[in-house]
Amino acid sequence: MPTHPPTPLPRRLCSAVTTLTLVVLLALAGGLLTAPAAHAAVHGPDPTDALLEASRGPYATSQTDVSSLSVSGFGGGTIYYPTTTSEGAFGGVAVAPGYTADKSSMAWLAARLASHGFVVFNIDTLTRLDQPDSRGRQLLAALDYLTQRSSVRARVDATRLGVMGHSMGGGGTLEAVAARPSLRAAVPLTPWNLDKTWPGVQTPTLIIGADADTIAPVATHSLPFYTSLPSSLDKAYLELNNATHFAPNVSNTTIGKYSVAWIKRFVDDDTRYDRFLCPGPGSSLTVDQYRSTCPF
Ligand code: 9J3
Ligand code: ZN
Repeated sequence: MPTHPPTPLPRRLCSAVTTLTLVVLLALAGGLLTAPAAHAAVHGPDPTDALLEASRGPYATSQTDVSSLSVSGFGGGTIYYPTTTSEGAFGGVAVAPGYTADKSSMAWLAARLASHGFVVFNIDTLTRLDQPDSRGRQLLAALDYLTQRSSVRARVDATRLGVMGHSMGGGGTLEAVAARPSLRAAVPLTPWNLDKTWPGVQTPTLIIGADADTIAPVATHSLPFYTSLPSSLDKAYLELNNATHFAPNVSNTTIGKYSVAWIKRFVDDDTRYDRFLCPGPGSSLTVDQYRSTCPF
């Protein structure tokens, strides 16, 4: 057996340095590949269809009522929030009801969204007859109250806020993001607004319409709203199949699944939810059609 002389010291050093360099480069590359995006706030387990289709997400929640007498600019409401304080702050979302309705009409969705890791303020409006522009201002006043004065303000990340609403509250959702581009996500639900064009919106927006809506028909509301949003914007349009204007007022698996996914994707910047939104659902018994500007 031939024997090899010991490797000279300089070569062993050189080899050690090369190995070290390789390890450092691999670690850096690994970090780049596996670390969450710099601006993401990831909460909760990796999402599945089952998780998003269930009536509750992974977080236990509590709730607290805010009296209309204790606030100004909106009509009070109920805040739903994850009970845990061990994950830092969560994103915040304000939710507005439609014409003549109150917060009870959106309570199912507010509670469901909170259980996925958001502080959700389900509001009443100043009067039940308030128009969309007023509802938009009220959503913003509610977010300001939530982040600055509410009893749960320390639980809310004031840099991660979104808005949702039904009908005139959905029209108000468009008004809110048009007025405050720092909002990170919007989900108007069977939205109603006399203003059909929203070219100034910079907030990622998922519009959910209903094919059998005769109060805010998609042809004169949701579709022109969606089309008029900038083509450069992260936006989507989901039309519910066999659904009326009031579909958002009772527990609805499709609305729950895709509105939670949108809020997760854009309020938290959680790209684990991309796979539900891009390419998004095909037509089915519950989805008439889905359009989007993905990839986001
Ligand atoms: O909030 C809504 O349900 C708006 C639909 C509506 O009744 O508009 C008529 C003025
Ligand atoms: Zn249909």
